[in-house]
Amino acid sequence: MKELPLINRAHAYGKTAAIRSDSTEFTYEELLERSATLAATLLIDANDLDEARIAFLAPAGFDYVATQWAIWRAGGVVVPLCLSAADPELEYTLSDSETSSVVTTRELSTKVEALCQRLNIPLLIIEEMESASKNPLPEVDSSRRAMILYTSGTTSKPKGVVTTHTNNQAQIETLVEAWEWQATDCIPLFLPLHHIHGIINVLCCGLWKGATVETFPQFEIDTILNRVAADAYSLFMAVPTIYVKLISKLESLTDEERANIIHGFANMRLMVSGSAALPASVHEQWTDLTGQKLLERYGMTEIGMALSNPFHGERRPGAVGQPLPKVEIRLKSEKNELVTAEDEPGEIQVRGPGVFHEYWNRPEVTEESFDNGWFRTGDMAVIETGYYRIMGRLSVDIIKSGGYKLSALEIEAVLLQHTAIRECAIIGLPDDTWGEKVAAAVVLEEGEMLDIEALRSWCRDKLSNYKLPKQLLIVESLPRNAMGKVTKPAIRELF
Ligand code: MCA
Ligand code: AMP
Repeated sequence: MKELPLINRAHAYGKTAAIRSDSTEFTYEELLERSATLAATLLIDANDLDEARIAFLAPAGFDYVATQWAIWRAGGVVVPLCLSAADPELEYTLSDSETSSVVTTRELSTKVEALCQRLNIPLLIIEEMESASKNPLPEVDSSRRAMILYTSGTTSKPKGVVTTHTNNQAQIETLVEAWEWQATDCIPLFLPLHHIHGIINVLCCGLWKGATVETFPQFEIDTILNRVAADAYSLFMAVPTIYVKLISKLESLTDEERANIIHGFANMRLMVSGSAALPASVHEQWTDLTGQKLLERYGMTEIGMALSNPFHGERRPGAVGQPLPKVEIRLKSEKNELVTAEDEPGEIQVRGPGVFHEYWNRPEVTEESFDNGWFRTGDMAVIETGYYRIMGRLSVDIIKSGGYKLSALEIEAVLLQHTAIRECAIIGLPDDTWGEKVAAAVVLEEGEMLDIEALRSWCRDKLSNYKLPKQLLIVESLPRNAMGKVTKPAIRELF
């Protein structure tokens, strides 16, 4: 039977360690075996899940990967859930994706139990999934839908980005080729597993090539640095905030402690930064500290990775390099003309097999986001002596904080439910650690009072931690232009 390439390749890696968590190793063989059992349990008596959406909430590790593979092998579409999501966010994801069942671990089941009951969605507990069925698994063609990831944009609610297996495979193959992934690679995985940085760039690329992925429930800096000091890794991929945190941690250590760890970083064959702009100063500080030249790349949920500094050759601070293999890039000016000259800014547009299939259930939005087959990223860039440099986003309502893409409109919609708030505007304020941090300017109702702590605790059961406002400014009125539209650059000046 023809299997999906990611699964099929795993047979050849047999007893190699695929996943290492808390010093327990799980081989490719174990992944194949467990995912087959989980797939059979998901199928029950059906022959094929036929692209049913199966959401799952699992910490990074063997259970996560076995579940992901099981859904794929049974013909379903994976909808990975955010571990730190608040209830309304989970409800939105499950409803919008029209999820037919949720899979989770016993430990995390309390987080989704009541919600699943309310929405009438069956909840399956991984530890209890033991099918005796020996029914053959379906043959799943790569052209079928594989994954839905929720991403914020210029709409208030996140949109489901649907990729097919072919899209995912193209994104993986592009990176495996460009960054010369090896079967001998070992990489730590501490990024959240509901976004492609963690899922595709780290997890799937590693498993595609037969490498070992060492998982952490989150960015546990001390544990990870101990493993770096033990020379455990050949590769490292992180968002700029993590490099900022690593620099400040390394600087706080004694010379001897630092030297031990730096040795582990210096020995890696590649360290990558992406998901947000890496300030040139951070790039340079990292090189000064470790001797490593970070490779900065640019990507997006809808397209996978698009631009990258070279594996061999100059890695230029402040730039994102050139198009990756299989990725076509063009710049379009404000006048909608193709930019061909250097030093002229334009919107990045992308074409290629890695570009997503559709926004789930939003045909008009999907249509609008393409310009004659080219995906419009909404990011501005310029080519300078052969390398692309990202200049920023077309929309002020998109904030990148700690590598997460946030919609100002989504946060505003939540804040407006607060009885003390009459009007509000959310902006991203520049921040050395987080890239941008979420800040709220609010107009209060007559006689009301509010401080940042009260606001944050009120928001906590409505928004994930990383979306909570970090700064609050109370204003008499929001600055508006002649058309009555709130002017966010003017609000930024107020902070
Ligand atoms: C947390 N804190 C923040 C933020 N997040 N403060 C300001 N801005 C934020 N965004 C505060 C908390 O309130 C808390 O403060 C303290 O920091 C620690 O919070 P915690 O959540 O524990 O932070 P952390 O574990 O250190 O997390 C930082 C992190 C995480 C590791 C950088 O944000 C992360 O994993 N980011 C990666 C996201 C990612 O993978 N994005 C890729 C999307 P207090 O202690 O006072 O309460 S994919 C993508 O972008 C495209 C496709 C691409 O190109 O890759
Ligand atoms: P996401 O919603 O997580 O897909 O975020 C994609 C966005 O992250 C892009 O549209 C860019 O705005 C931003 N991004 C990713 N990589 C970089 C980078 N190297 N430099 C600047 N911005 C980046």
